Amino acid sequence: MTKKTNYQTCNLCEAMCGLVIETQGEKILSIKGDKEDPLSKGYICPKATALQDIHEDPDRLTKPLERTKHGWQPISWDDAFDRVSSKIKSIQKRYGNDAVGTYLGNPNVHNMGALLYGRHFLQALNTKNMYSATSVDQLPHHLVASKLFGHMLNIPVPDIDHTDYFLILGANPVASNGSIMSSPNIKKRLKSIQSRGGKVIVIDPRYTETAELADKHIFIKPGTDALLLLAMIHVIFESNLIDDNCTKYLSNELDGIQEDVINYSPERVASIVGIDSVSIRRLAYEFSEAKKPVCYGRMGTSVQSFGTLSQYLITLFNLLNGRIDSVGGMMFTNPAADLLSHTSKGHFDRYRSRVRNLPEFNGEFPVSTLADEILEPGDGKIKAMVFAGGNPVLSTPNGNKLDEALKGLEFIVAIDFYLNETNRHADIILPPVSQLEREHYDLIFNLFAVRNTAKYSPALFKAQKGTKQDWEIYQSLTELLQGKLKVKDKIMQQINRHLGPAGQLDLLLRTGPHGQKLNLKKGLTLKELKRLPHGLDLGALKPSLPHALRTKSKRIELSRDFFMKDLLRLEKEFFDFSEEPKKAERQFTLIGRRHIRSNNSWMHNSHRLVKGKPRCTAMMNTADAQCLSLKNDQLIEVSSNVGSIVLPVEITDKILSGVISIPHGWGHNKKGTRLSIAEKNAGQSVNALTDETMIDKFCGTAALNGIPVTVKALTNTDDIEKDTESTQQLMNAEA
Ligand SMILES: Nc1nc2c(c(=O)[nH]1)N[C@H]1C(S)=C(S)[C@@H](COP(=O)(O)OP(=O)(O)OC[C@H]3O[C@@H](n4cnc5c(=O)[nH]c(N)nc54)[C@H](O)[C@@H]3O)O[C@H]1N2
Ligand SMILES: Nc1nc2c(c(=O)[nH]1)N[C@H]1C(S)=C(S)[C@@H](COP(=O)(O)OP(=O)(O)OC[C@H]3O[C@@H](n4cnc5c(=O)[nH]c(N)nc54)[C@H](O)[C@@H]3O)O[C@H]1N2
Ligand code: SF4
Ligand SMILES: [Mo]
Repeated sequence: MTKKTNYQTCNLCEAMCGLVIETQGEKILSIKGDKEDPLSKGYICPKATALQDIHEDPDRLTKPLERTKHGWQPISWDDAFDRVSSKIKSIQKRYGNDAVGTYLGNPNVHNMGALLYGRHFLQALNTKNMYSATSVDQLPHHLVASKLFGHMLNIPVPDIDHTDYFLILGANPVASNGSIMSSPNIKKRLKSIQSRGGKVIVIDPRYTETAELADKHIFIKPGTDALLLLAMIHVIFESNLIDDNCTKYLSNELDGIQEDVINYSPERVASIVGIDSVSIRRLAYEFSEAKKPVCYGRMGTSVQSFGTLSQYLITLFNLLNGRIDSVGGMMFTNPAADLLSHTSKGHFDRYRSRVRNLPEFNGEFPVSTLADEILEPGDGKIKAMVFAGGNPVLSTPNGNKLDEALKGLEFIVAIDFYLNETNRHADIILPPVSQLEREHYDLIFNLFAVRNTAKYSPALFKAQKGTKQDWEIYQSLTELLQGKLKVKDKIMQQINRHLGPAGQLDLLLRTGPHGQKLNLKKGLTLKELKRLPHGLDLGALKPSLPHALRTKSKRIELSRDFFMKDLLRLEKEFFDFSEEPKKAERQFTLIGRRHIRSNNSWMHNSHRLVKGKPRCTAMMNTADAQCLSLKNDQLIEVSSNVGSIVLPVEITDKILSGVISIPHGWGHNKKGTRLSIAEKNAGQSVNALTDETMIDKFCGTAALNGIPVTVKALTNTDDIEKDTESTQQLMNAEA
């Protein structure tokens, strides 16, 4: 059989690396980086090769499964679809539409078909009980973008290739490869800043892999970024450093902002933040003195108690320094497939969740309250769940509560090719094809890429007979749920089925900003793109205001009252000492951690990625470990309000004293999964510790960073007994 060279895009994380995959028939010979890819230029990370492992994994499901008395049994697609749709219909008929809940996990946004067709399915379900990974992730960014820039996806990204002062708060792109900043080969990009004479500054409670490359790293106490940012803005006002042009696109003046920050002098916040006032002032001065600075914050600043306020203040800090829509600052992208014109701008707090009265965002409730909605009796209680490409038992706060709650449901269907910790509760599993058996165009992450490019990858392998893609699963279920339709709607339904993701992509490209104007004869189409196997370079990010704004006023709407009202809560949290003192046993603050060889909860079934020293450890500062007389690798018990886990300690100077860091996505020790390699490297789920009631109260995003925990050293019970015996003997002898 002849060898074939295929050009692809990796869709495992946000970086969209170009791949060259050598195949021979159905066999993969090698996976390498594509040097001609205009965005990634040959870079790949170790996860790219895992695409092969997933595809060839004997644990990966390829046929629908039904739970029976005799365990999981294969079932035909038609029967599976019929069972799922009739169950859903009967539950909705009996208890109302909201009795069916949905949870969409992160891989959906890396999947063109799921993105384009999942929404029809959700419309057909017509339930208020929608949840997704958004509320354990980027929700604050959406909220800020929807208010200030007029669309929840209109989030500017750091122009990393042109900045000369990159201030990073709570992100570790060297491990994550960048988030809401698709930037493959981040190390090279960071080093280029330095070789241009610029600086990289990292503010993080851990001396991370990104900090190691930076010019300066500053430790911060978890959850205090909002105070630091307020103080930096305070300095900008105090020293009259506001950029003259910053109000150019504002719908209103900066009125009120100065009063908002007046109380937050560096001196007042320093001890709480853990950064001295001189350093805070220096940060603000250095930023404003740099030619092309940019401030960027991700998980560590978004997924914490003041995530929304922090994201707002980051945007405000950039804005006051004239760094929104300036080369090297925060820039808007110009993607070839313009999703913004075809999707909801995002709405907030139109209605509230039943049990905890939490606000919806764009039709979704915070996932922190999913278990409550399943457990709490009464009208509107969830009776059935649809899980698609997610694993909330491991990925959402107090995952064990959800795990228990799922046992009481009438029906669960999962769209997933792995039988994971969540899906093990399902009645039916509908497995889509693997990443390598479907075509790909990155609809979402081109919106957030540090360079405008466009690339279409055909499916590497033809999907095997009798398998289905995510979009086909959604389309079939949608059709069954919709039942009889009016002629007009029936025609739309058939058009959707006929077009498929590629047809829809073609329409998006033709109607997109490069569709007619580009120098490619008739403008960009899918056909044109298919002629460019390495992708099309559409150039660096360019200033694009006011055109890029989607607000009604076509101006940036500062929305000061809306966001700054959270200062009251901030003040109470950090400065109101009249409240009851915080619990005395609070010893440590828990934060998260990502590793280049892992991807949330689901890449642990690849031997190549999990081999070596266990990575699910609790990092702890050397001085703290000494206080507790801990040795490296010793088992410790970490406990929070909601649970305890036992795992090895990793003693290091690379973390702030008082903070411990545990990665998420582990804990593959639950019975009934089908993940043979992951089970052998199970680790522990940090989300057995995160508390579902700890949220950013502003919008309901989970606070997964900044959780109070206690730590207990564990010794072998025999050792403990021996210790007591010998002490007793010694005491007797002395007596
Ligand atoms: N403590 C703590 N918890 C966290 C985080 C943290 O930093 N700390 N991070 C949070 C973040 S940012 C995120 S995004 C979430 C992620 O959490 P989730 O989105 O809930 O979980 P994943 O691990 O991404 O889900 C992976 C599942 O999707 C399936 N899958 C993969 N590809 C496909 C596909 O193409 N189609 C379908 N149908 N299924 C597919 C896999 O088989 C796997 O079972 O975790 C969150 N949880
Ligand atoms: N290898 C790998 N890559 C991934 C993923 C993965 O699981 N593995 N997941 C993907 C997903 S879904 C996402 S959302 C992105 C996330 O991308 P990033 O946000 O870059 O990833 P994290 O490693 O979670 O970085 C968060 C940083 O915040 C720090 N931190 C914690 N609390 C605080 C705080 O209160 N203040 C400050 N200033 N810092 C704090 C942590 O120490 C950590 O270094 O990564 C994506 N890429
Ligand atoms: S960084 Fe790694 S996982 Fe992410 S797209 Fe590139 S190769 Fe894939
Ligand atoms: Mo995420």
